Amino acid sequence: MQQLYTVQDMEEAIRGKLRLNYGISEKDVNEEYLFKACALVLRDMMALHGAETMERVERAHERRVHYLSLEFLMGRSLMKNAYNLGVLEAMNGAIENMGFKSADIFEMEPDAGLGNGGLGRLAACYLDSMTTLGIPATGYSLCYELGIFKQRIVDGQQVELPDDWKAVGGAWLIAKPEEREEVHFGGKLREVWRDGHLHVVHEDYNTVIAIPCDMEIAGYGTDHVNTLRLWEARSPRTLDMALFSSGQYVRATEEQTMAQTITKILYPNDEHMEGKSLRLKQQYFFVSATVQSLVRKHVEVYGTLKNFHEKNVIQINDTHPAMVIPELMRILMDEAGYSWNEAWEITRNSVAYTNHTVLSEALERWPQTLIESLLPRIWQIIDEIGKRYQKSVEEFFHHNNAITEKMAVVWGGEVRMANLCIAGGSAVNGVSALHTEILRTDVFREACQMEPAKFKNVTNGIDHRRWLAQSNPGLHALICDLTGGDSYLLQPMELQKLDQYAGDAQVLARLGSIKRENKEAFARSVKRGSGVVLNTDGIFDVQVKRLHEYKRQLLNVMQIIASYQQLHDDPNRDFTPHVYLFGAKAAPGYKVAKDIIRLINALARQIDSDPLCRGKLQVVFLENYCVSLAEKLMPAAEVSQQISTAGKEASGTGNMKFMMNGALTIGTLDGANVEMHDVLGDENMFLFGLHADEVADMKRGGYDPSLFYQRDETLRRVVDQIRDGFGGVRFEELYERLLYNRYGAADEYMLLADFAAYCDAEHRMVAAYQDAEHWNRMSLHNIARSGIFAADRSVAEYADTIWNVNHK
Ligand code: 26Q
Repeated sequence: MQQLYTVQDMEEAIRGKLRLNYGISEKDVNEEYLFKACALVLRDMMALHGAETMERVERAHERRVHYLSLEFLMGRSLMKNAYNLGVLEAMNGAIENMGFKSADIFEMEPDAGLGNGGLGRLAACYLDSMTTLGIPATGYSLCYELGIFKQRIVDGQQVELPDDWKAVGGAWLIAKPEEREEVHFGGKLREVWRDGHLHVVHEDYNTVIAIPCDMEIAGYGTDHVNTLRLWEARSPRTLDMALFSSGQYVRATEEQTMAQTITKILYPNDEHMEGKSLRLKQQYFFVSATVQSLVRKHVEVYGTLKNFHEKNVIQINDTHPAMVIPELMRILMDEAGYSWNEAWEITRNSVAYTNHTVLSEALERWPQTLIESLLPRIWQIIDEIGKRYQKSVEEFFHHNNAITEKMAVVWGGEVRMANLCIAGGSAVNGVSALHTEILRTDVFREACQMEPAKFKNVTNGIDHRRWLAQSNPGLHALICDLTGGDSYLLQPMELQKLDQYAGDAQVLARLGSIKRENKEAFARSVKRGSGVVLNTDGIFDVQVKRLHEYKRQLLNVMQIIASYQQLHDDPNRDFTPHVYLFGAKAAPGYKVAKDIIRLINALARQIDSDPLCRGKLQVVFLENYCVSLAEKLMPAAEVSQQISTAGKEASGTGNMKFMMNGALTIGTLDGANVEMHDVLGDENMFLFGLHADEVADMKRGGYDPSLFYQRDETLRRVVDQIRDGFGGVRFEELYERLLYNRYGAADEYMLLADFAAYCDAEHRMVAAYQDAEHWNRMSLHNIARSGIFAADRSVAEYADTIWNVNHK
């Protein structure tokens, strides 16, 4: 593919947008308008390619992938799209010609933060890879007015601010009101006999209109363009007026307000299911609009739904879109007239489900009564699915009551979405080898015994073009020099070639200086943003991810406190300068997580004000961790903290971003860390701690954290210090959770059991850091072997083993 765009062409196109779309004359151009004008130019290019792609796919009658996710954490798009379209240089030149700095224009763009963390970012990386691999795919989600909240730290505590991303970020969206769909809530069911069949008629429902706002997605080195379709909820104005004039004022306004709130805000909790009715409305609104839209398009091309499953596959990102199953059944039966068995065959063969968590509090369970009143027809269908599935389970397991209960779709007045997805889909996959093993042998053990072929693994991956080539241009340049070009961009396994340079002192030194420059660039950016001055002579030791107890940010804090105490015990001992960087958002209602943020900030302040620590020890909490901050941070990181309790982190994807940028991992054998270890060996990462099976065994045997507390004096001092806090702020609740916890298991995530091993890993890491050449060699191996964690590989596996579609 060749884009013949010169700087002049680009400048002309941008000026055209400024004049025609915004009525802006030369002297009134500012950065915001310039950003939007650039976005519009690229949007046009993509829309053109998108239409061509569509025609091609329709002519070839290819099977299409529909990736359904309540989250797409897209981040910024201007640089990404210009890069993928091959016009980045032309655009940079045009911007400079117009008297602006392109870096400033990129900084204008707000992150499209339509996701919480890993699951949402994964969807975004996969869209890039699906497009680059030429797979006909559409992403579907909601067009939240407010994305993930902006985090401020005030007096050491998290404060949430609304994220109004659309005012500027909306420049990428093309609203298509002609393609709107109607979604129905509430109402009553009536059964009627027609043509010798029993039909279900849904009446007296509330209507919400779904308007698609499309964001085009350009692939790298291809003309293929896919679409991310974001649904916006609107009230049906004209229908409202009818209700209004018939005297049903209250109902009319009810519809109005309900409609508008559905896509108002992204739920900010991850790894924790909140059973709010608005969330259920979001999920059904999303699913119903999407299924109707893709059924409509299928019928336009084929004139029938008989072959729907042959031409479409619906991948659901966790159980959040699980209602696609009953919704597709409903449309096939109630609208297209298929029998249950015919509809079931089509539905089952169209849907595949990815599981992202084994935490029981994150598994979705919805009250039957809520579904029944909000979605009466969907409830009927779910109930029927449950009954039929239960029959097959009882037959297979000879009426084992415990198994019947565990595998039930409906039980004790609740609908279990994971079991619904297992029953109603053709594939279930975990997101790392270990995670899939836990699904097969524990969480979904019996379902897997019944249908073993259904259960698959696809280890997660990341968009290496965004997370390496674009965010770390210095490293990209080195890779190009050493591998003889940029072919790794489409063949990520070519990174392996770097391994040959493990003995090349010059290459290792260059790698070291790239990291040094990236640290300095990051430090400048932090200084600009917050005034904080980072000590670039220290090890950049980073833990960035959502704040959750299982991810064990608190364990990291405990090690830092131990180190701080040692420094006080012996101020003259050798001390390698160390900068601990944290970034994490806590779900607004998650008190413990917010306390941990407060603790990190209190510790950071204490250390900052302690002259003994100057130039030696620094702790910094980076406000508002988000995609665009991660892009600046990853290239500067030297140590990657991946220290979750083994068995709890499904995969992790931050771990892969760090590895690809040459940071060394301190981690447990959890999630994809296991597969990192497979390629790196003990000698290129710092493993520690209990293994997943040991965690399970220890829990069964009655884990008692106080034994560790009594035995280990260093640990005892640390835990006591948490209780006493810093600067007058005490953390008794955290202390109690570690030792006694009145509410559940004490130290549920086994920080005390892993503490000593963790400290030892940190010491091994610091010792290794003393030998710069050795360190850089390990770093080189990490980069060289990270190709397997490219999303292109993951997506190709989905295409081959689950979707059955062709790809490059
Ligand atoms: C569910 C119901 C109601 C409200 C919210 C939710 C909800 C929202 C988001 C539940 C879970 C999530 C997010 C989960 C998530 O991000 N999981 C991560 O997925 C990554 C991609 O596979 C993995 O790498 C991480 O290990 C996993 O934690």
